[in-house]
Amino acid sequence: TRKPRVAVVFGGRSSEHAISCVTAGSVLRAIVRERYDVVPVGIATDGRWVLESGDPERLAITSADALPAVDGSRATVALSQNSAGSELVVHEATSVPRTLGEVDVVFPLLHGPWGEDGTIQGLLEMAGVRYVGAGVLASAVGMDKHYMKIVFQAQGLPVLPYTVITPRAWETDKASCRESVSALGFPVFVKPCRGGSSIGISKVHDLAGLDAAVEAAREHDPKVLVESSAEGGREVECGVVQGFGANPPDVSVVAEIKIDGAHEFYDFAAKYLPEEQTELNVPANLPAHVAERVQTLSAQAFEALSCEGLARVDFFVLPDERVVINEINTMPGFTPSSMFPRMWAASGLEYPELVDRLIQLALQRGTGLR
Ligand code: G1L
Repeated sequence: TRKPRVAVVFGGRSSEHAISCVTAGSVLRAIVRERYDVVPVGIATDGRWVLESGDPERLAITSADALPAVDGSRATVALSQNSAGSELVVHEATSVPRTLGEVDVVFPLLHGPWGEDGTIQGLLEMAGVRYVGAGVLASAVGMDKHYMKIVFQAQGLPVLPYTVITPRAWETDKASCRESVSALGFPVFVKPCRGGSSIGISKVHDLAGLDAAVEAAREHDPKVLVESSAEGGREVECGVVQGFGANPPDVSVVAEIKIDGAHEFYDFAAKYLPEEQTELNVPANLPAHVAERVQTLSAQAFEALSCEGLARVDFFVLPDERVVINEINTMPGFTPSSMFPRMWAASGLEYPELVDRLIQLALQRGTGLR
């Protein structure tokens, strides 16, 4: 029998194109070629799917002004449906199309709209191809902070008080929007509902600051979430990986993000710029009962959204030791130095084993309703 063929899909029409490329480089380096046949598929910034170079080093970050990108001039590649699922077909300018063979698993490393919001997952469902990570619904809910709150609340999970400002409400009745926000009490965080990486988020200390913050968030998403600030809270995270067969999900050790003075919260710069690197404690220095509570809630959040594969769940531990869920991320940062892989390494699951487990989980699951 042939080796399972894994297509790593990365790049995309997103502001996180380069991060996706760097992540793909890490994943391509970690997949054991004796076990899997690997095909790197890049999505160029204009949306073209191309057969990328097999050299993961091309995708490494060398300097801040030379970010890696998919080479859109390479041969295009298409997922072509057949009775068995889908095959990858390469189209070169000068030759007849040639097949790379059946795809057994896609590893989708894409961020934001057209990537982690359930759209590529839907495409793969329709193509009958197995893929790593969350399905359509969990990806879409995980991308929308408004519906994420609704699902958590319905499951009885503790969340911070919030209100949603829809485009219509903001355009027709700012007064009642301001009223709902005031009812939360200040300070609050104002966030675009969809879109990750802390972009467009601001902290607002009084009503006078609200309009500018809402307008800033609306540049990224017309739907805005306003939520109470967990004043004095500690920001902690936990990794979840699906179990094999009927086994419950596994949870990692809990880690803490130490916010440095320059950042009011863990923002985009703090996450991605090495010189801004925030301090991370893995594992977090927490009383055992608090860490256990975080782990239990993480597994419950994973199941509340019917997640598959993996998720990172983020929390606040309040000064009175109450634990509230901030959000779930079905496509967490995924280089070896990102939180999720680091939490698993500290729990005894190293990066290559983690990558292998995710591929095996994808191979074991069906291609229809599950
Ligand atoms: F496929 C997985 F495993 F579900 C998966 C997919 C995407 C894990 C992590 C990610 N993360 C990313 O793609 C990104 C955060 C690097 C965005 Cl570009």
